Amino acid sequence: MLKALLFDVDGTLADTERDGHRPAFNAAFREFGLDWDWDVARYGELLAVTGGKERMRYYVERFRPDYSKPSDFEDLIVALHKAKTRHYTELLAGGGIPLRPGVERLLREARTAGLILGVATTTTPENVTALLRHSLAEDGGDWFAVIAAGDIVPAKKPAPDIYVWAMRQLGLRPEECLAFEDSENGLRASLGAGIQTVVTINDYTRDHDFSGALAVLSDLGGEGAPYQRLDAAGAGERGLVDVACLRAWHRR
Ligand code: XBP
Ligand code: MG
Repeated sequence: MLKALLFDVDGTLADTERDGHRPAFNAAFREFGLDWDWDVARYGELLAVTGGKERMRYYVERFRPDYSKPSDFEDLIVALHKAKTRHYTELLAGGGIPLRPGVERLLREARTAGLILGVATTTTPENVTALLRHSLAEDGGDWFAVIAAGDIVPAKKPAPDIYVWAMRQLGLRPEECLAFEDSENGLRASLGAGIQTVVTINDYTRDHDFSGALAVLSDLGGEGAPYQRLDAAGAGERGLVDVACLRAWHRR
C-alpha cells in the first residue's frame, strides 16, 4: 500500500539550480575575491557532482589546474559554502524561486488524502526550510514528516543512503513509498533504495538516462497545462499527477 511520497528538492520541487544555487555560488566566489565564475553551461557540467562542497572541489580539480590551493583549502571550501548558503537563502526569502507546476497542488492533495510527505535531498537543510517557507507556505516545513538533507549521510546521491535514512526515520519500507526526482543521480539513489520513482525533467536533465523510472514527465501538470509523458511506456499521454494516478502507477 502507498503510504508516503518522498521528494527530491533541487530541480524537482523548484528549478533552483540555474537561477538559485549557481548565482549564490558566484556571489560567494566574488565575496572571497576569487575569479571563479560559473556560467549556465559550465554549471550543467558541474551538476555531475552532487553537493555544493563536493562540487567546488570537483571544479578546482577538473577545470582550474592553474589555481594553487592554499594549505587551508578545506577550511576555505567550508567558508565559501557557508557564504553561498547565506546568498541562496536570501534569494529565497525575496520570493525568488517559485515551485514547479503542480507541486503545490499535489502536496495539498496528498496531505488531504492522508499520505505522509518527506524530503530526501543532498542540499543543505536551511535551503530546504527556506524554500518551503517562502515558496510553499509559512508552515511549509511542517507539512513534511521528515526532511533528510545535506551531510546527514556521508555518501550523497547517487548513493541510496539519504532515502534509506528517510525511510528509517518514518519506519516505512520501500514498497510503501514513491519518490520524485529530476536527475539521473537522484533516480539512481531512489532506485538503489528500492523505491519506485516518478521523474519530472528540466532543462539540465532532459538528456539523462531515466531507465527504471515508473514514469518520465515534463512536470506534474497544472490546471490548463497538463504534463506530457516522455517515457516509452506512456509516450504522448497528458494529464495531471494526482493521488489517484500515483496509486494506480504504484500498483503496477
Ligand atoms: C542537489 C545538489 C545540491 C545543490 C547545492 O542534488 O546537487 O548540491 O546543487 O546544494 P539533488 P548545497 O537534487 O539530486 O539532491 O550547496 O547546499 O550542497
Ligand atoms: Mg534534483
